Amino acid sequence: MEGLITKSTGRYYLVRNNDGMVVNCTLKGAYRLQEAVSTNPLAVGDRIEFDFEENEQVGVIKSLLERKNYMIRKAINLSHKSQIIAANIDMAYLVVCLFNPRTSTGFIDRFLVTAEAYRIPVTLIFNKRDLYNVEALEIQEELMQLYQEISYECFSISAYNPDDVAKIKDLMSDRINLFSGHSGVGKTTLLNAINPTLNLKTASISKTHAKGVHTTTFAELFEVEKDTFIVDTPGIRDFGMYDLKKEEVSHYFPEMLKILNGCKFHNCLHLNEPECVVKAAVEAGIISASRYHNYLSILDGEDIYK
Ligand SMILES: Nc1nc2c(ncn2[C@@H]2O[C@H](COP(=O)(O)OP(=O)(O)O)[C@@H](O)[C@H]2O)c(=O)[nH]1
Ligand SMILES: [Mg+2]
Ligand SMILES: [Zn+2]
Repeated sequence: MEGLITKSTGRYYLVRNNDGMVVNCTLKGAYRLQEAVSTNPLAVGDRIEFDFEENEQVGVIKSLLERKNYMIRKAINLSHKSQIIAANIDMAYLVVCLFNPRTSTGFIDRFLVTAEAYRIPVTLIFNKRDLYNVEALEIQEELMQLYQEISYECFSISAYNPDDVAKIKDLMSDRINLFSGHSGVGKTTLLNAINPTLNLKTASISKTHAKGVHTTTFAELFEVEKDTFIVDTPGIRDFGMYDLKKEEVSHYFPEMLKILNGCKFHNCLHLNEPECVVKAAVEAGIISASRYHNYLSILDGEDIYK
């Protein structure tokens, strides 16, 4: 039987089969040993095959189906090993605000780079529209245009507006969805409006970890409605920055990736190298100054969580 892992405690996995039945599953010992690079061989979002053995109550996981993507973070206590947080994320929603609290483009671009590196598509949700006057809405419109032009879908919403909430709910349908963004931007408000019965835990999992509670350090999938899930809720720190080589960073800026084959040097960093098409595109206003600025600060290795 095929199933989807919705929760993991390290030893047991809650697996939801295609009929919506939830089964407690274990892993075979041999399977566990195979995996050396991560502390957990399977994570929420993984699609697996399982069988019932011996008694009918508990399933045994036989195999992992191919992942389309996954997020990791470095395991804090076990050097060289990383923890898989979640797999097969169909869409990451980055919730942002113009103010109250303000989300900087630096923060947005770092998130986008990380998501590109994980091969997770991103939709930007500009929340708290109801707070903005005409000028603020104009600024927001410019930002949305900037990101739409480089292929990220953008929505301007208020979590208090039922039509807006319905629109986001529609987008999420039949997918595994992840919500991220600064504290205070309205993630919980939006998700509770989407499904008031969710009763989401709002503290990030790393906070739980810091308190020394061992059972809930793994992410969890919540079913918003049939076949529609959200990952609860890797804080932005858990959406850890990939270890990127400097030469790779521009590959995760789609507007740079499109043209960078034209640079004279294959490992061009687009700084001051001769015949750099990226730098030329910035100077011509084809690539946005803010995107290039944030590209430079990522190259510099500035703290991604500011
Ligand atoms: N005006 C306005 N306030 C909002 C909106 N969405 C959330 N808030 C408020 O912003 C604050 C933070 O929201 P919360 O959902 O806790 O943010 P989270 O930290 O991202 O989960 C709360 O006081 C919400 O009531 C919105 O669309 N408009
Ligand atoms: Mg919250
Ligand atoms: Zn270049």
